[in-house]
Amino acid sequence: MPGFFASLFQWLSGLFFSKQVEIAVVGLQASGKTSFVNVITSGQWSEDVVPTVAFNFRKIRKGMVTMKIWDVAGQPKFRSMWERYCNGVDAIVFVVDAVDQDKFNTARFELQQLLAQPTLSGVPLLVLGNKNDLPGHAAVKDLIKNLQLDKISDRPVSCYSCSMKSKHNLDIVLQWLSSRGH
Ligand SMILES: Nc1nc2c(ncn2[C@@H]2O[C@H](COP(=O)(O)OP(=O)(O)OP(=O)(O)O)[C@@H](O)[C@H]2O)c(=O)[nH]1
Ligand SMILES: [Mg+2]
Repeated sequence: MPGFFASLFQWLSGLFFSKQVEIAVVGLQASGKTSFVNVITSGQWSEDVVPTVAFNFRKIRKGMVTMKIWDVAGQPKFRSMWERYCNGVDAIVFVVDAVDQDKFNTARFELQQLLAQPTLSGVPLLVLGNKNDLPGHAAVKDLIKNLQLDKISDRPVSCYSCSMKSKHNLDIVLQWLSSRGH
């Protein structure tokens, strides 16, 4: 019975009290990380986005959920910084350009390097196959295979195909992120 009341209380607190979720958004350059952050924070899509230098930090409130977002640069010289921003977050969001299949090997390598960091052990991972508004984009099953997501066993992993431009699947992505809040 105490378990029942504890879960009832948890459920009610979820309804009435706000949650916080902190995420780090990483991935190769031009995969669409800043576009993702722009779209979920302001709802606005813009082609006019410049490559990130180092990182951007954003804090927003979506209903009862406060989100802190680290948008980290993806160019090679910035990738050694990813671990620092992922340390202590509730979820790592790894964005992939699903059209640029020549870069899948590099994306897999960088993802595996990152997840091998002991400090990030167990942190949930959300992989976004972005740009599905464009022809020739990889489907979720191809992303899982190419990035070897099925071999990750030390943390929860989800993968969605989405588009920042058409906002396809962003509702599910936001739901997933909110569910990681506390
Ligand atoms: N067609 C299409 N283009 C997109 C989409 N998302 C992003 N882009 C384009 O991809 C390019 C790179 O987007 P950014 O958001 O700057 O990529 P980034 O991952 O933040 O890049 P860095 O900051 O350099 O690491 C821009 O020209 C965007 O307009 C999408 O869903 N569809
Ligand atoms: Mg950027």
